[in-house]
Amino acid sequence: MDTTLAQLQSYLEARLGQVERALEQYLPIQTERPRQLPSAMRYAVLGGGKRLRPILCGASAEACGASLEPVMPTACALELIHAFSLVHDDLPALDNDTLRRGKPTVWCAYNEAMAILTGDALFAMAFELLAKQAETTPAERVIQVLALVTQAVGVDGMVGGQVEDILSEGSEPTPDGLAYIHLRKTGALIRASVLAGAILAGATPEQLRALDTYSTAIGLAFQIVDDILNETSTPETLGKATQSDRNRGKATYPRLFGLDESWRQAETAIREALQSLADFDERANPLRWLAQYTLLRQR
Ligand code: GRG
Repeated sequence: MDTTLAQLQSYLEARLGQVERALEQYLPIQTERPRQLPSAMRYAVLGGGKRLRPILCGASAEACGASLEPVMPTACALELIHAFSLVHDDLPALDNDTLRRGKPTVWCAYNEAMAILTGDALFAMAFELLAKQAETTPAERVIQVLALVTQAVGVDGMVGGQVEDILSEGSEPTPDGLAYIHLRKTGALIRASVLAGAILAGATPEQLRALDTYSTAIGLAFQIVDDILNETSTPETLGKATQSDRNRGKATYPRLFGLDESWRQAETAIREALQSLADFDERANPLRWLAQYTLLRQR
């Protein structure tokens, strides 16, 4: 096997194990009351998912001289926000999806009311974990991360991107409109994950600027590949519905540019991401592997 691929695989396996263990410990255990909610939260989060956002947060901390374990509360908070967005995104009022990470979506396994409340509880818990980071990290860094993450999920981040995505259904996509959606709906949280790890590790302003370029580029490439896989993969491989974007008339890269040109644009973004790491030493290698993984992933 190609060395980079082998290194990436063993890196991902090790980090995935660390993140799974932490999530397992942080999430509430089901007791008598409230009924269902802790078990629905665990169902939504555990047992699936690539954990890309926490792994990026840890890899970025590594590139700046720290490591994943000291930033774990923040890394897991980012995964909880991601899981929350998936639970709500799958609801009948949004994408109306029944399959996620190879199992029934939360609203199908429980019901709509419980899925809404599970998302709400995961979102609240994410902020509990972001605050917990202050137990081991200087408070001014934690507050910087808090501001970054709230911006990434709010009106000019994930929610804004999602709103544009929904409102664009059925209309002819434009390159500008599509970039707006992708950079916010998916890119903003990926960017925040990379920058959060760096801020907590005490990165310099130059390092943060470089990682801003890196994370914006991989966030865009990640969503372009997501669009491509939605078009070309199968539910068995992807663990969620395929062809759904096309069926809903969603604005996607393949629809606007075709598959070949979409791949080219994703590759260009990854080249830019790799170039932005030029001044980092070998401790940024995991970030370099993760950039390449964006293009290699099958799910
Ligand atoms: C306020 C956080 C917040 C959200 C509410 C529902 C919503 C607004 C936004 C939805 C955003 C969304 C679902 C974007 C799609 C992102 C995406 C590409 C998801 C797939 O991510 P992967 O491949 O999934 O990392 P796994 O399962 O591996 O974690």
